[in-house]
Amino acid sequence: MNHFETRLKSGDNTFKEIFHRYPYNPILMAKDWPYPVNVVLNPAATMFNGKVLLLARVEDRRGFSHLTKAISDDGISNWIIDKSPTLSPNPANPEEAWGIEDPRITYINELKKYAITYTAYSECGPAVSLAFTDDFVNFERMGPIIPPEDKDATLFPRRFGKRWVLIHRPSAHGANIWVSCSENLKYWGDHKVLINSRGGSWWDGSKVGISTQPLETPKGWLVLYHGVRETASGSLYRLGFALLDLDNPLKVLHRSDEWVFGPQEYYEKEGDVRDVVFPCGWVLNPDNNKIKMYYGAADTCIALATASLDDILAYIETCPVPEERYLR
Ligand code: BMA
Repeated sequence: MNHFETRLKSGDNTFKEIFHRYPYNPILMAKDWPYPVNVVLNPAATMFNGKVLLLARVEDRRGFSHLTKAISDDGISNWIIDKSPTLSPNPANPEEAWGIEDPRITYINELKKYAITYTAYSECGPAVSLAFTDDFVNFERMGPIIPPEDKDATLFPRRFGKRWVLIHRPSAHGANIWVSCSENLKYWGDHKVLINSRGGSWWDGSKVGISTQPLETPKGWLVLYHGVRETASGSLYRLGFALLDLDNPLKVLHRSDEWVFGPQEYYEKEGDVRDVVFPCGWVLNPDNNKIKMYYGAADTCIALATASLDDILAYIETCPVPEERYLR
């Protein structure tokens, strides 16, 4: 019996919340920024020199985005924010003409570098671009690795056999999460659907896209993704989990039927875009197995929610095994 069926049977009408919002959310807003901006949102997150580093999407008053880092000892307060953009759209890269958005960071031990996958936006549509850094000051820009329309990309931190694996979200024919493989991080192939948008009245019926970088756990790769349902009042962005096989991340072991986090508080419901929670990064404290998830709220500010990895794994293991039709 899966989690949903167990709850139905027991008559338990509460969803046991897995994520707990930081009570003083939002943690970062436009007014905290050292230079004039419209909104700050959708940050990537990683540990860097023992501190939490966020690489936030920052939208200026033209509507164009760049990326700026904020560093904190505890991942909650006293953020030290760069005084000017950390990574700006490059005029030499025409695919970035309308800005760069929604980064995800993966530390690649083999390269001793952080890989940043982000959306490069231009009149040609959103594309997936890649940059490397080891200090978050200097960046090696690899340009677009997947052409439009594609976004919401993140890398696994190591190879499987000879191959790197990229999760991304092309937009055509239902917006599904795909995986692609590469031996050199440049040329990608063997594409296949990993997580489909379920259509109809499902909470993730219209679109899905990866949220945070995959997290290696003893039970499998933990994946947090966003699902969109179109409603009469607009798009509703919520989050669900999937667990992927440790040795073959192209295989989905479990997927949550229910969403696990959605817009609820005023800062998630009201803003430039209503009813959006949009995480792009999380960090795990291995001493207590607690996760800090950072998310853009209503496309306006940055908020924090925490969860116990043990609770997440206990939950996801009760979730159904998805249909095989999308798996090879
Ligand atoms: C998605 C992306 C995100 C944004 C979300 C809600 O398509 O553009 O950056 O947070 O829409 O507007």
